[in-house]
Amino acid sequence: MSDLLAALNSLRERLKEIPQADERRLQELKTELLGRRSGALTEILKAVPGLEPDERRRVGGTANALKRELEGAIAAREQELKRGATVVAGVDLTMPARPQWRGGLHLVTQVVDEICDIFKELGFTRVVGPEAETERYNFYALNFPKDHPALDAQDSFYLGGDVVLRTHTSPVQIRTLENYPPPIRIVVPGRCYRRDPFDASHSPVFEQIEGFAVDEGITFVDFKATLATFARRIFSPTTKVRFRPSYFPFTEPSAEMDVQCQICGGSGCAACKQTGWMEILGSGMVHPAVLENCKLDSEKYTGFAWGMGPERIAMLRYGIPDIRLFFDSDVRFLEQFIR
Ligand code: 2U9
Repeated sequence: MSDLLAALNSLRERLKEIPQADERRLQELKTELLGRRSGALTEILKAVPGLEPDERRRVGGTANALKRELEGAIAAREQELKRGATVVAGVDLTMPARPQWRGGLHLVTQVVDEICDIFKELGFTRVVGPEAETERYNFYALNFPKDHPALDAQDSFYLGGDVVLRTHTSPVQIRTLENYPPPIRIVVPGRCYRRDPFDASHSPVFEQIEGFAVDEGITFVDFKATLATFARRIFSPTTKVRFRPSYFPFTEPSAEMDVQCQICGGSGCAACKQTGWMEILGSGMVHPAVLENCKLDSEKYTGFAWGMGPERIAMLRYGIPDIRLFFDSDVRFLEQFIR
């Protein structure tokens, strides 16, 4: 009997192994201790009926108590493993990992790429050009009169002489017209600069996407259809658009394109100032004088052009209230848009 009690005592020691056991070890322990055939405790219980009544009670009682303890501990550990609360060498393997820092493209870069990709599908090639331009490429070739306010140092950043930080990407279209024969279909993203205040809706540094198509026989219908298709791709297939007459020196006629308000769907809200519409781009048919400035026959060639601000598109789309958020480099804002 004392052998059996000693054996039970040493089996009790094994209880300590259970909370540390992984799934495999736990099954091994179960078999080793409680296995029907040759589990250590099973063997002891098998010996109990052959003992004297007194001994039977003592050994049997102790063995059965230990059996319940072992079964309880194993069941608890099984539950724990099922929940996944695995502690190995003091390390809780179920603890969420520290987030791995992941970089990504700036939201405005993503929107620029998306817009250029849509125009690419419509047959437009992405083209870039210099950010410092001469007045000729930035203004005169585009039919700006000499006394236009944009030429004033109060409105544009002059680098010295007649060199100016481009105020739009239009000079790239002029350079393309000078160097390539029609048909031309290009989309031109890039940084632009204006002496604007830095407030919720303005920034002296901003991104633009312009584009144009020049060929024989391009009409107002090509113009409206291309831009309406673009709006439906960037917003949604059922988005309604409307064109309102406008004025730019480099287009005639000129129009601004509105889309149904992306916040209220057109019923009117604070974001669209109760109009149900949001302006997303300026556009028009390329002014004949601009074509002639680039030595193209404006009787033979026509074209349409447009310009838009990707920051504005991103703000409309995601309900971002302040353009300065794009320039603050606050990771808490930017990381929301990591894809
Ligand atoms: C050439 C001929 C025509 C480009 C155009 C606009 C209308 C326009 C603004 C929208 C908001 C600039 O980003 S913004 O501030 N742009 O409204 N841009 S047509 O027309 C051209 C360009 C080049 C040779």
